[in-house]
Amino acid sequence: MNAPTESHYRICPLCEACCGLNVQVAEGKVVSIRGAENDAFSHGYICPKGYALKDLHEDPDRLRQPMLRRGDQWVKASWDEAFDEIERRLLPIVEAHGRDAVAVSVGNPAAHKMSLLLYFGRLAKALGTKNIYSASTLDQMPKQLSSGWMFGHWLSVAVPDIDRCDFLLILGANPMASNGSLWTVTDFRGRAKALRQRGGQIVVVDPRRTETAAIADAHHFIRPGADVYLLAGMVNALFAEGLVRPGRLAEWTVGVDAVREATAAFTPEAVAARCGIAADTIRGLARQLAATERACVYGRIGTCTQEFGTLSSWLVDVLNVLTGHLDAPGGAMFPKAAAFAYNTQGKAGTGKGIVTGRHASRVSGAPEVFGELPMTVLSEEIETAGPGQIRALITVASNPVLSSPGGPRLAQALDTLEFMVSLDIYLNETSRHADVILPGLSPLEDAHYDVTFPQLSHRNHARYSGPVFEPPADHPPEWHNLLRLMAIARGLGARADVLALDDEIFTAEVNKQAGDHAPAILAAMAKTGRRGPERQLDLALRTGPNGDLFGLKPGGLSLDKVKAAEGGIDLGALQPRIPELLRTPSGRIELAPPACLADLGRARGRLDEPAPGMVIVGRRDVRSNNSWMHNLPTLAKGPMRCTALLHPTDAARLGLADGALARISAGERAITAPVALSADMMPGVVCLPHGWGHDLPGAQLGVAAERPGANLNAVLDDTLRDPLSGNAVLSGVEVTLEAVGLWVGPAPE
Ligand SMILES: Nc1nc2c(c(=O)[nH]1)N[C@H]1C(S)=C(S)[C@@H](COP(=O)(O)OP(=O)(O)OC[C@H]3O[C@@H](n4cnc5c(=O)[nH]c(N)nc54)[C@H](O)[C@@H]3O)O[C@H]1N2
Ligand SMILES: Nc1nc2c(c(=O)[nH]1)N[C@H]1C(S)=C(S)[C@@H](COP(=O)(O)OP(=O)(O)OC[C@H]3O[C@@H](n4cnc5c(=O)[nH]c(N)nc54)[C@H](O)[C@@H]3O)O[C@H]1N2
Ligand code: SF4
Ligand SMILES: [Mo]
Repeated sequence: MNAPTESHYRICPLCEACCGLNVQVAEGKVVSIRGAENDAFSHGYICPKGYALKDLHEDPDRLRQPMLRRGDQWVKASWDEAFDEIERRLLPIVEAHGRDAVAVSVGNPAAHKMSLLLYFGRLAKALGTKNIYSASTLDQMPKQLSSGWMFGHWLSVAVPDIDRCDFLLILGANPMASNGSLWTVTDFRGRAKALRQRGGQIVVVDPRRTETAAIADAHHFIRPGADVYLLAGMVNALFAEGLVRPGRLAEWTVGVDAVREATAAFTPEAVAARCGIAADTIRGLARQLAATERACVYGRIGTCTQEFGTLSSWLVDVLNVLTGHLDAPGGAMFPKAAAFAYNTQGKAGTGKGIVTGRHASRVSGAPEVFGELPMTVLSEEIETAGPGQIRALITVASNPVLSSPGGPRLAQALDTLEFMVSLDIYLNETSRHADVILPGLSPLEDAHYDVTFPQLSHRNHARYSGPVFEPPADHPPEWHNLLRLMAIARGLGARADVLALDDEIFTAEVNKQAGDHAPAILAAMAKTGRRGPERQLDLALRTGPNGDLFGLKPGGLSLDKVKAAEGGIDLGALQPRIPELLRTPSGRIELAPPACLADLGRARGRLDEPAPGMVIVGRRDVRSNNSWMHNLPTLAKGPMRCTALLHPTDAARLGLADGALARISAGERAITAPVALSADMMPGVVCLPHGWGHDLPGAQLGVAAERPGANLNAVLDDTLRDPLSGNAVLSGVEVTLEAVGLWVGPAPE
C-alpha cells in the first residue's frame, strides 16, 4: 500500500516571484513539489528552482550543526560551544579596537527570510558598527536612492502594472530568466503574452538579445553602461516635441523645468553614437511612450550595476512622470503592502525624505547610503591599517568571495581577519574563511512571510506559509542566532535568555513607535502568546493599511486571518497612491534631485567616449540562482551554463572558435571560460554569468565542485562604483580575450 501523502502549502523563498508551492510529503520525505493552484497571487506558477527545494532540503552538504575551526580542521560543535567561542573571541576585539572593528555583510537570501530580515538590522544596531555591507550595493541601491530622492522613501519603488499595460519598455532586465526583480510578478511569460494579445507591445533594450527580447515586439542593442544617454535622449525628445504631459501628477511634481534644462544637450542625435541606438529610434520610443495611454518604462539590474546607475534609475521614473504613466493604471505604480511598508506609516503625503553621507568609508571616502557602505570597499577596509580597521566580520547569508568584484582579493583579506563568523547553510567560498559557521534551517523547516516583496508586487496580497517539516529539536531558527549574537554584542553573554531579549527589544520598539497606544498594543500582543518574527508580523499586519487595528476595524487583517487563508489573500490591483505615498519634505515628487542634475554633468563629459575593444556583461539562467544553487543535482545537470557568449564577428577577429577556451582578463585579473558563439550578442560585448567559480580549496560543495565554472567577479574591478549610490559596476567593464586552448568538459549550452 502507498504511504499516505500530506499536502503542504509553502511560499518559495528563492526568488522575488514568491510563488506559492504545494509540497507533497510521504513518510517524512518530499515526494513532489508543484505550483499551488490555490495561491491567491501565483495561481500555480512554478519554475525549475521551485522543484529544487527538495534537493536543497536533502543536500548532504547542507550544514546541520555549527562548525568550529580548530587549526586546519573543522569540527562539529554544539550551539552553546559555538556561541561561547564567539563571545570569547569577538568581545576582546571590540574592547581593544572599538565597535567599527566588527563588520557585517548580509546577502541576498536574507531578503527572502523574515527570520533574517527582521533581525539583521537589530544585530547591526546592537553591534554599533558603521561597517555594514550588503548585496544591495551589488544590485539595486541606485534604484532605491533615486526613488528615495524622488518620492521620499527608500522602498517607494514603482513597478510595472503589467496586467493593464499596453506598452512596456524594458531596459537591463531579463524576467524570462530572473522571474522579475524589484518587481514581484509570477508567470512573466503568460502576462507578456496577454499584453501582446490585447494589442500591446514590449520593447527590450539590452546588449544581448535575451529570452525576454525573444518574446518581445522589438529589441535594441545598447552599449553597456550607456542607458543614461538613451534615457536622457528620450527625455530631451519629449520636451522638444511638446510631448510632456504629466497629467494629474503636474500638481504634485516639482523640478520639470530643471530636468528640461539639464537634458538640453542630450539630443537624440548627440547621444545616438554613445548608446549605439539611432536617433530616430530614440525619438520613436519617446513618441510611443507618450502616445500610449497605458505604458511604462522598467529598468532593472543592467541599468543599476553600471557607472551611471543612479542616473539611469532616476531617468526611468522621470520618463514615467513626464508622460503621465507614473502612479497610473497600466503604468509604473506603487504597491501598498499589508505589513512593514514604511510608505504606509506616519503622516501621509509628507516626511523627512532621505539623507545619505552621514558617514563615509575610511579608506576611499565612499559615502554611506541607506546605512551601508559599498560592498566593494570591504577588502580595503580590512587590509588598511589604522583606527577603524575591520578586524572581525559576521556574514549573514552572504557569499561575497563569489558575488562581489575582486573576489580573490577579498578572499585574501578574509584570511587576515582576527575572527569571522558566517551564518550560512554551506561551507562554501566565503564561509570557508570563517572561524565559526552557524547554519540556518532548510527552507522547508521555516515559516514564511515575505517582508519585502509585497512592497514590490504587481498586485497587493498577504500570504503566509508554515513549516513543512518540524525543524530538528536542537536546531534553532536563525532569529534566535541573531538574538544570541546581539546578546553577546550587548555584553549580556552567550548564554543570555534570547526570548527575554526579544521581549525587551519588542517592548522598547513599540513604546518608541506607538506612544500613548503602546500599553494597549503590548497588552493585546501579549495575549497572542507570539514571539519572534511572528509577533512582529502580527503587529505589522494589524496596524498596517488593511489591519484589524485590534478590533477597531472588524474584518481587517491579522496574522490569524492570513494564516487561516491557505494560498493567501488577494488585496487587489494596485491603486494610485500619490500624494498619500509621498514622504518628501516638499510633499511633492522631486523630479530633479540636485545630486542627479550634478551627476548628469559627468555623463555629459563622457558623451564622446569611444567604445573600448571588448566589454563584459552578466547573465542569469533560469536553473541557477546567484552563487549558491549549483550544488543541487536537478539544477546542476544538463549542458555547461557558465559559458562566454560572443558574437561570431568578434570571435573571428579574436581567433576564438565555438568551444575554444578563452582567457578573459583585465590587467592582472584573469579567468578562463569556454566560448559559445551567439548571434544574439551585441558585437563588442562578451557575456558570462556570475556566481560560478566553485573550485576554491576548502569549500564543501560536492556537486558544484564537479562543474565549478569561472568566477566573473574575479575579473571585474572592485574600484569601479556609481559615485552616488556606491553600487558596484558589474556591467560594461573592459576585458581582453584570447584563445588558450580547447574546452574540455560538459558541452556548452
Ligand atoms: N558580476 C556580477 N556579480 C553579481 C551580480 C551580477 O549580476 N553580476 N548580481 C549581484 C546580485 S543582484 C546579488 S543579489 C548578489 C548576491 O550575492 P550574495 O548576497 O552573496 O548572495 P548569494 O550569492 O545568493 O549567496 C547567498 C549565500 O547565502 C547562503 N544561504 C542560502 N540560504 C540561506 C539561509 O537560509 N540562511 C543562511 N544563513 N544562509 C543561506 C548561501 O549558502 C550563500 O553563501 O550577487 C551580486 N553579484
Ligand atoms: N534564475 C535566476 N533568477 C534570479 C537570479 C538568478 O541568479 N537566477 N537572481 C535574482 C537576483 S538577486 C536579481 S537582482 C534578479 C535580477 O533580475 P534581472 O534584472 O532581470 O537580471 P538579469 O537576468 O541579469 O538581466 C539583466 C539584463 O541586463 C542586461 N544588461 C547588462 N548591462 C546592461 C546595460 O548596460 N544596459 C542595459 N540596458 N542592459 C544591460 C543583461 O544583458 C541582462 O540581460 O534576478 C533574480 N532572479
Ligand atoms: S519563479 Fe521559481 S524560484 Fe522564483 S519563487 Fe517561483 S518557483 Fe521559486
Ligand atoms: Mo540581486
